[in-house]
Amino acid sequence: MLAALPRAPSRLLGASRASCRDGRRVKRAHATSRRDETTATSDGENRRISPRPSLAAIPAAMFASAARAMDEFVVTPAPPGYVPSPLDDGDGTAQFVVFLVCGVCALVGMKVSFDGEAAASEEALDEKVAAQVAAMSAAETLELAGTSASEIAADPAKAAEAFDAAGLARVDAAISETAAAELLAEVNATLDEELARAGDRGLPSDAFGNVYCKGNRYDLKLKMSGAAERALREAVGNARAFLAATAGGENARLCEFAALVSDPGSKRQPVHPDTNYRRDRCVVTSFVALQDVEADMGPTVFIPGSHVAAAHLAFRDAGERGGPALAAPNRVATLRTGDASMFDSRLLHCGGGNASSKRRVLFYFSFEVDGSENPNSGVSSIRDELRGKYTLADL
Ligand SMILES: O=C(O)CCC(=O)C(=O)O
Repeated sequence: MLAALPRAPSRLLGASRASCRDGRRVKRAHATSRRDETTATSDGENRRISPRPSLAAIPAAMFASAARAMDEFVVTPAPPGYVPSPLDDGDGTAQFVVFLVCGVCALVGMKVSFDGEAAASEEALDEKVAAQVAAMSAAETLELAGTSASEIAADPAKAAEAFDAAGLARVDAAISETAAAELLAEVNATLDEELARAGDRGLPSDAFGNVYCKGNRYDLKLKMSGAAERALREAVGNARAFLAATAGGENARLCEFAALVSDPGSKRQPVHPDTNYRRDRCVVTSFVALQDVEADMGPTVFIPGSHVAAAHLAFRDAGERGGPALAAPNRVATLRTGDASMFDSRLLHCGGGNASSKRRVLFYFSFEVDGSENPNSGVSSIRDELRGKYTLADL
């Protein structure tokens, strides 16, 4: 799922403005007229060049037209009596070879540079996670305690008040075991299909959202049909009053609808909020377990109360690597099948590393608080055809 986006460094913005200025500088009036398709021979005559269907002629022609274009930009008067030598087949072949060698070198250089950057950023992320784990090691860590969906339904205002303070709640039996099993089978089958469709190319954004620590972690956008739709309607039905109380009423809009899949070996994510700090809540997210989530399967770790300004400031001031925000008590969402953790998207949290031999799948959906400004509304994990289409009242 989408984590809070970092702001573009002003250095980069400055650079792009500078290149705009450069662009203006190169605009010059064309000073020469277009030449006709002739070339001079050694005896001084001008002959028309006939197009030749040989391979060598292709780069030669490209080179010649590039040269013409340059001539139109750079006004260099020819010395008196100067006669350019004609292009021959050998010139074309040599230019083609140079062109090919340069192209291959550029591609290899780009690949080496991209690989290097990816490895460096993965290393930096590993270092950050290690620092966070160390900073959290002395903190109180408990299982996230739950309340049943029926208890919450009996007093949603009380549950909403507790949610205001902690930014977090656990709702037991948000969906039935049958609904969870059906959706799990659907997610597994759809993931296989989508990975086969993607092949060696990158994962297509129509079906996959962005997620921290990819590799053996996927954020699969769901279709509004079959088991996914049934599970959503069931969860919303069971927690409707709570969701309405925390997301500003029945006009709250569905803004995420996906499944998080974390396979054995997936790494712990860095602690992060899904939305950068803002005064008011804008999104409420629910993670529903589609199988039991045991301690070694990398349950989500939440820091209750960290959705407020003081926690975000402390987190930022410590370079997201330590300080009071990470030293605060945390809660681990080991869940039974069908249970849900529900949280304010400003809350600090992370997916754990999956050290087990089992796949962990969370079905998730989020509602945008009615009247709020969700900075991620255009890019959050939901299929394009569903974006902005459903309110709580529709489900
Ligand atoms: O995998 C999880 O439990 C949480 C995932 C998460 O927080 C994220 O991908 O932003």
